[in-house]
Parts: sequence; C-alpha cells; structure tokens
Amino acid sequence: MISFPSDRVSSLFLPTTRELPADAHALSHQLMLRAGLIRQTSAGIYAWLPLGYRVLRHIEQIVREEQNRINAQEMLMPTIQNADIWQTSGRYDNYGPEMLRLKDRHNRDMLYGPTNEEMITQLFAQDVHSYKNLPLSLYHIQWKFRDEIRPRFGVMRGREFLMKDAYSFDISEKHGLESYYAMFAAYLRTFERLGLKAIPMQANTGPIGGNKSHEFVILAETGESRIFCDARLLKLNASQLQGTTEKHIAPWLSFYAATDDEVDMNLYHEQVPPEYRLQTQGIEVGHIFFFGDKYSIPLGAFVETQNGQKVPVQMGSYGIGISRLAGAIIEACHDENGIVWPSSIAPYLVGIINIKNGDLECDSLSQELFSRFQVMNIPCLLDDRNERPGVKFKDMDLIGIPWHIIIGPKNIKEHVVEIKNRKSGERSFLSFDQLESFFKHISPHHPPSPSP
Ligand code: 5CA
Repeated sequence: MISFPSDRVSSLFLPTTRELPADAHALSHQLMLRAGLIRQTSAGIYAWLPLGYRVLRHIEQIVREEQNRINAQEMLMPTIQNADIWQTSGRYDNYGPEMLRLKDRHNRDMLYGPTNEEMITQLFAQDVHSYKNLPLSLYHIQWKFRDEIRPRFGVMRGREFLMKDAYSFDISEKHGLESYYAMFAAYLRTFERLGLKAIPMQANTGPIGGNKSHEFVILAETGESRIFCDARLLKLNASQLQGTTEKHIAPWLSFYAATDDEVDMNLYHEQVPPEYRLQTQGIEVGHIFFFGDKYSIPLGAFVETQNGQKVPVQMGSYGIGISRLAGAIIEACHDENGIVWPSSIAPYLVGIINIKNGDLECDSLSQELFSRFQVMNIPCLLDDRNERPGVKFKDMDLIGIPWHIIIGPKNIKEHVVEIKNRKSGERSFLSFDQLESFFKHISPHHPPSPSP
C-alpha cells in the first residue's frame, strides 16, 4: 500500500463543482468532474487532480502487487516509438488513424505508442537467446495514446490513457498457455481486490491478433459491450483461488460467457439453462491474448531449445485499463449522493468533519484525531473549512470517503465521536479509545493476501 499524506480540505486542491459539460453523459464521468478528480484538457485527454491521482495510484498499486505475485517483472518502456518496428510487424499501416504519428526534426517517422508488442519483442530479441532464460514475463504501467474516433464516457474511453501491459515469453505453446492462465488468475485476484466482479469472456482478438483471448468485463448499464453469460459466474469468488494453473481457474472457464462480437447464440442456449441466462451491458477492464509467434517471427525473437534447435518464442500480451478502472469502479460503486469508494482504493480512508469550526474544543479534538491517524499511517482528510455542516456532509459523501468521523460540541461533552459508514449509512458512537482500536482493526486497508 502506498503511504499518502493526510490533508486538510482548506488547503487541498479539491475543486468540487456543480457545473457539468453537456457531453458528460456517463454517471462516472459526471461524478469524477463534480468530485474534483479530473479535468479535461483536450478531447479525451484528462489531468488527474490530487484526489483522482491518489485513486489512480492505488489502483495501479493493486495491479502491480498481483503482477509481481505471479513473477512478472516491472520495467518501463517509452511512450514514443520508432515506426520501423511497426513496419516490420505489418501493423504500421493496419493500425490506421487511431495511431498518433509524428516526425522528429530529422524527419524520422515516430509514433506515440498505442501498445508495446513490437517494442518488447525487439528488446527481448536483442538479449534473450536461450530456453534457459525462459519463462519470462515483463510488464510496465505507462500512458498510451489511441486517437479514438469518439472519445467518450470520460476516462473510460479516452485518447490518452494509463494501461498496465504485460508480455509473456515461453519456449513452447504448452508453456505459453501456462503463462496465459497464470495471468488469467492474477486478473481474477486483481479485480476482486479492487472490489469488482469481473467476468472473463471469450473475446475477439482484434488488431492485437492471435487465437486465444479473454476480455474481463464488469457489469454496468453504461457499458459499451453487450454480453451474454451464465449468471453463476457472478457467484465465483477469486479470493479462494488456490493456484494459477488452468485447473485452478476451471470454474471460470466452464460457464459460458461471451461478448456480442463472439457470441454463438446456439451454444449460449445449449450451455446456459434459462434461469441463468444473463444478457446485459458491460465495461471491458482487461484483455488478455495468446498469439504465439505472430510478433516473434517478423521481429526475429528466436530462442535455442535444449536440443539446440532455434524456435520462435511463444508470446502473449495482457492489458488492464488502469485509468478506465477509475471510471468503471465509480459506475459500479455509487449512490444518489455520490461516489462510494471501496476502501482498497479510496483516496483517504477516513474523513473528519468538524461541524463547528472555530470552537476551541472541536478544533483541538479534530486536530488531535488528525494527528493520531497520521501516526497510525491511516490517510485522513480533515474538513476544517468555515462552511455549514450540511455542505461538509454533502462533500464528504460526494467524494466517497469510506468512513466519516463527525465532531461537534454535544458529542465532545459526552466524550464520544460519531462515525458513519459511507456505504451502509450506518452511524455509531465510539469513545476516543474505541476509535483508535476500531481503525487499527480495519487498517492497513488493503493488505496483500497470501500467495497462492
Ligand atoms: N496489447 C494488448 C494487451 S497489453 C492491448 O492493447 N489490449 S487492449 O487493446 O484490449 O487494451 C487493454 C485495455 O486497455 C483494455 O481492456 C481497456 O481496459 C484499456 N483501454 C483500451 N482502450 C482504451 C481507451 N481508449 N481509454 C481507456 N482505456 C482503454
């Protein structure tokens, strides 16, 4: 977990607003603007303000921990790429106008990377030549650019977006598929920790290519993909995964699920009993591909086997839309008062609302609790503005802080504070001592779960 500082609302750049642009149709887009998480700087391009950036970093960190757990190694590739590797793979022309093309001062063709299969394959080919160095999985978390024809739904379909992209390298197809399923399991765990039910679906491989692919989709009315699945998938629990092989994820593979471009209606009706048939909309938050030697042959990524034979390395690629997830999680976690962040990614775990700013006792208790939370390493937001209590309650709800502590003169006399759970709305009163042990209990708020 990342240790972010605690903050005071009076000095935080947190521009909440009621004014919304006409094109903000998706609820998550509206809430991200209203809660001061993001601001648009160009069509489909956003600045992440302090609150939004904290959420983005938390999502990124959970994704990172689950990649590291399956021994994928983090690195960082540049955003700007040479055109020549894309000409070699044949995708320079195929990618079409979605690719942002540029020329440097020497008139060389370059591009802002929409994905990194070519670059990673080239890096691999330069330095890895033997089966002894396999298996290998590498990933990075980097901004991508796709000149989407219709950027919309805020960060969910942006032009510039943050992606985790991983690449696996194996000596044979059999081993390559093992890497694919390990990544599949890591995705199940990642989305579970993010508080989401993501359903893996057979998918179209599109411009990435290959013959095996799954999309991970969360259910939401506003989703762009039409999905057809077996509702029993929603009951499966990834936190009980015992391992990362095809056998371990078998229940997810056994129930039918497909997006509209892949669905086979006969199969769907044959395999899913009527009472479990679920047709709805979804948001694609991750996409994995196994494409064998599609890039290794043209880019010359060959390795020597144990018998001295030279074979093209077997590859897969695995994406998660980190910035898209910020919007998608809001689509899944909100109510009529605003965002309801899962604790695992909330910008702060606790919000302290001082309802009588300027009152000596209220001010000093607020300050004392604020300091205590800092000592406990629990990120906390203190609303110390000279605003009416109603405004403070509304804002704390809007920005979705999971736990609210309300400090007022009446409670102080009784030596208690009121705490409210943002999700359930439940309120209770705790003594100052109880407060500390209560929050110790729920913190650190997303400990990494044990290895499978
Ligand atoms: N190279 C492969 C895997 S690394 C790849 O690029 N796959 S992808 O095209 O499916 O993208 C991976 C993920 O990035 C998607 O599942 C989605 O969550 C996210 N993504 C794709 N396009 C956008 C976009 N325009 N805005 C926000 N997120 C996006």
